[in-house]
Amino acid sequence: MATAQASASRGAALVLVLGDQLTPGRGALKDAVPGRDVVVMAEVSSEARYVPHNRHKIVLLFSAMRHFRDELRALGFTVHYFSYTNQGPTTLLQAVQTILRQCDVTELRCCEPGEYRLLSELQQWALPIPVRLIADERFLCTRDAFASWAQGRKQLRMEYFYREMRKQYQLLLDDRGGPQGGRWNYDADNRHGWRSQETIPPRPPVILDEITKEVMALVSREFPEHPGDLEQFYLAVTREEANLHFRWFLDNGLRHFGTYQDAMADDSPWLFHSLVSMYLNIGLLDPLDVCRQVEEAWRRGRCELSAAEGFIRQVLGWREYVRGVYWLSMPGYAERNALQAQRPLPPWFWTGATDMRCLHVAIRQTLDLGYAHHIQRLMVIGNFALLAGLHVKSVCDWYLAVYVDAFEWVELPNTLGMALYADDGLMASKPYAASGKYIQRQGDHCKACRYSPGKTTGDDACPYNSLYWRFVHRHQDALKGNPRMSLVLKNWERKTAGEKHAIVAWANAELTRLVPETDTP
Ligand code: FAD
Ligand code: DLZ
Repeated sequence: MATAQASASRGAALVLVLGDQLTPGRGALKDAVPGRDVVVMAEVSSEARYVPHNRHKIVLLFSAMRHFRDELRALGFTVHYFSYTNQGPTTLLQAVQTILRQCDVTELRCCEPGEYRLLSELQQWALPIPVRLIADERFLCTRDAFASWAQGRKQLRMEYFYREMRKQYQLLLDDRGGPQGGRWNYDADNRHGWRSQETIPPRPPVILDEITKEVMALVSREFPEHPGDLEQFYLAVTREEANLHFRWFLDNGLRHFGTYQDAMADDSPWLFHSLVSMYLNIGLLDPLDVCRQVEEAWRRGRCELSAAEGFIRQVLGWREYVRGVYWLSMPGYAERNALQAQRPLPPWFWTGATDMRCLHVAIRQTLDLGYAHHIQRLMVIGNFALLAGLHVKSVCDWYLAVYVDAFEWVELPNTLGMALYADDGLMASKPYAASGKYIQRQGDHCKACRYSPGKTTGDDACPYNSLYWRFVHRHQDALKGNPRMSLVLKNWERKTAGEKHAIVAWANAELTRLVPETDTP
């Protein structure tokens, strides 16, 4: 084979493996030969501090990197590994330059970074040897394939992309190549609220080996100002352990996953969610493999079709789709702010100190654990930021900092596009704006809240309600052309001038109280 021959005949390479590229035999490691090619990995402050990453994320990355180093060494590779110290390199470029002075190689190979920021940095590195960037084949749709799919379409919609992907990967198809059960999408069956009907079994216990303990001590010492309560560390740091966590989901979570996918529980941060995004994103789990295992579980009768389809749609559909949108639209995408949202992020986004129970719970668990499930990210925190008109870049930077699974290729389209509608509808066909009634329907937070979701104005009125109408009022011209918003706009128009005035005036006063404009974004 040409590539194998090329690989065999080329000179020795230095292979740079980034912290979210921990898959053997993939990317830059695909053609790497132990004994000839040399690997470099580095814990550096430029990556650990470009936003105040949650400490859980830094522990996950550093511990998983150190375990992967050992995995590669066991395969026979020479791995130069820089642990995080104040004396060591502070950037990846410095780490590479240090090793280049010590070994004789003819090129630097690196799998393309997942973030535009780092890709453009790498492309500007001036080194004595050429830098070869290798496509990231851990994704199921290449950047070029997504661009071809998107070309010429007036509107991009995940649903059509997802159907193509189902066909391409032969997932949940019947004998005639159609969707199992006759429908491509069972989303409508997956919108139950949480009424504490089910017991949620405990997750697998966390394994703290010496490597992880050492990294936890390091991170506590070096990153005291970052969020994250490491007393509650719950993450897998090896492939084997990540598989154990996924097995828990197959055995315990999947059968309820569809039903409670959109539910919110006051006393459970996870419900029946899989908790695998962080492992998929750093290369400990493989997206096609998890989808196939979920399909297999359904074929064995261990879950409903709606649960299996719901999970596969997230991984094969949404995950690939957001990455496609990111690379299609960067770098301009990060600057978009279609609704001109400028209000500064309130300081309580860093403490959770708000009386709105749903927001308090979602932000507190986000800061403490680095995790919130999709509906908390979209319909509680994101919805508040959308309704309040919080400054788009500040909100995106916050999301990038606080979640263990946050990498810009997945965070940005979800936050800027889906939650904040700042891309003018590229990601979402309408703004995900909702009142307190939605939050009440989906969960049990409101029972423990001082505000009432049934009221729009008055001291005990849920702030989401008046802010929702204020949002509709402020953006009615922009939303008029959107058929999916016509009912909402009609409902607003039906109100008398006096009612409208009272609601908007109340919302403005609430906003001034909740998000004072004096802080800088
Ligand atoms: P489950 O609910 O069990 O879903 C299974 C898997 O599907 C996830 O692990 C994930 O890989 C994938 N998935 C589901 N929804 C999405 C989506 N919208 N986009 C991409 N993949 C998806 N996901 C990240 O991985 N990193 C982020 O930084 C991130 N930021 C987000 C920001 C906002 C505002 C929103 C609304 C969503 C964001 N998501 C992000 C998507 C989603 O919320 C998380 O993937 C999910 O909550 C992770 O938890 P889980 O593994 O338990 O997911
Ligand atoms: C997220 C992260 C962190 C916290 N630290 C490192 C690091 O020290 N070294 C490294 O190689 N990678 C790290 N990463 C992951 C990178 O930020 C990631 O590779 C880029 O954001 C591209 O997706």
